[in-house]
Amino acid sequence: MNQVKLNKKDYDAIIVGAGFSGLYQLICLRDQLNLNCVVLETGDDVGGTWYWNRYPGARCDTESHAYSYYFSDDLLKEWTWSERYPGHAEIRRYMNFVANKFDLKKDILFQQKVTSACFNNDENNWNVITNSKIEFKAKFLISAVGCLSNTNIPNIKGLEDFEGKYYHTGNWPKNGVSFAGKNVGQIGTGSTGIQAVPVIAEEAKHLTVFQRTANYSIPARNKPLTSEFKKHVKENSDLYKNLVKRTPNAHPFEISKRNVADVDPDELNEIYEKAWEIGGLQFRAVFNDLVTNIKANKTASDFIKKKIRETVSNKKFASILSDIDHPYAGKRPPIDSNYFETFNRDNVNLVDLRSEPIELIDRTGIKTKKNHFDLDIIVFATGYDAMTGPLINMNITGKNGLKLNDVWKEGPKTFLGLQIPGFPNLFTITGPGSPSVLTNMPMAIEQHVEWIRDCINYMNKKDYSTIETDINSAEKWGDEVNSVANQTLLPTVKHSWYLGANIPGKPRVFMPYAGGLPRYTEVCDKIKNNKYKDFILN
Ligand code: NA7
Repeated sequence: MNQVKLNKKDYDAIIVGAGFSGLYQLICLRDQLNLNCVVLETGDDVGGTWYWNRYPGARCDTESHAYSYYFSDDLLKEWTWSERYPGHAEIRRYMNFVANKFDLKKDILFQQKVTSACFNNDENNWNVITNSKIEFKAKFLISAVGCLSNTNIPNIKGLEDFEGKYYHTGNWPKNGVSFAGKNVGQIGTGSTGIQAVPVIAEEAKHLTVFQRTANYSIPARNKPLTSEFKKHVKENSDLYKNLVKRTPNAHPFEISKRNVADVDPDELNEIYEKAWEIGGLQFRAVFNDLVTNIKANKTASDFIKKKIRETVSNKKFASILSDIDHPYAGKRPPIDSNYFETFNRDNVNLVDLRSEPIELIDRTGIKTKKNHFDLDIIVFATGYDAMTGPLINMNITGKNGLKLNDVWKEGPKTFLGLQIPGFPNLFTITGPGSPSVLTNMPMAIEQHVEWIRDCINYMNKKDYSTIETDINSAEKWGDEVNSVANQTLLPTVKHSWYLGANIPGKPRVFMPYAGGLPRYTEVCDKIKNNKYKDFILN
């Protein structure tokens, strides 16, 4: 797959990662600014998150007509999604379509995992080394490694003794896993686990789901797209482009302006019933105050809990699944295809880890405080060391030997999620402190990538060697990130990965920017129009 000849290792820009961010950054810098760039990618093909996430049921929760690049009208015309939500294989086909259309692969080096990146103070450039011990140099280093690429397998005693097979959903074998005739255990019931359970249960002899925290989920109502809808999307691409750019989460639907208190109980129930039928993330948008007002939120939470109890016929399971300890959408709100219905199958069991925690894994399965479960396969749907993990994992050293791992000991400090004090000429696409995971990602990515392009263009035109932020700007931005988060219910959730609280020992800092993409874009545009004076340019 490696098509770039290794005769040139000195670049204007090194981009790390060949997902949505990396591909578009390459287009912007190579084709629009005429810079000499290379993309370094761990996998052997493009796709980023979707290269690794091939687990059963893996599907995006953004509706397909908005899960696209919007920068190219041709691309919007040429590509047609087949289902309401794109599945992982179709997204990889899309990414390959983009890579081929813009002839990107010739500048991507596959199977090159960055093992260290170090800023050279004398030369004002970055030295990057990969697992193949190849050294690259560039003026700019741009991280396009995504927010959810550092998988988390919890440290459970005895895993190494297990004689069956185990897999993390975010690192799924390319050739798939056969569950036929197998006793399967799945740990984790976040967005991923909720997608995987119904599909695994269909194939496995038996599935035991180990749930620590019960979770909400709304039916996705996925379906093939009709030819009328496909035509409608193509004919209205400008309308959707405008819509995704002006709604806070960049999804292709409006958030209602009404509050829960504006309607009476009958109307409230009717609204929720209708939204339940429509399905997906639109459920969250039926009231304006669901993620800001705990009383309003309780009406949605209670409605979903009731739906769970009505759907799951085993009373014990229904009670474990609906015993949810956090507000709806306080965590990333999953959407599903037959998740709760799956617990009505004879071959599915549910274990409540709050009443019987896992003690250890042994040769034959999982031992909890009360039981032993014989298993052939364990699926870890246990999430990620999100947002900071993929960056820290690259062993980045900034100015004067400053290690990213050390400067982020107390949590990430960035300016706009785009730059880190002490790390000149390093840009982090969808870094901590940016809207990223709280939005429809491709839209947040396009905004970042274009801002970085314009900034580099400005620097090159004015002959600047370095751009850097300082600790004051990062702290001020951190205050803004906290202030907007504290206006929502998001920071109140105990085990949320938004706060890093899912990883033992990780500092509890609310990482994504909850102020919405339009507000964030406005801040970034102001800085650009002000000739980047909020940064230090040399
Ligand atoms: P999440 O949302 O972090 O979910 C991970 C799940 O794994 C969640 O149910 C966790 O329970 C559970 N978990 C994690 N560690 C353990 C241990 N040690 N024991 C038992 N259970 C555990 O990751 P996902 O992959 O589902 O979703 C990540 C994002 O990907 C998603 O939001 C979308 O943006 C796409 P907990 O709730 O922490 O008690």
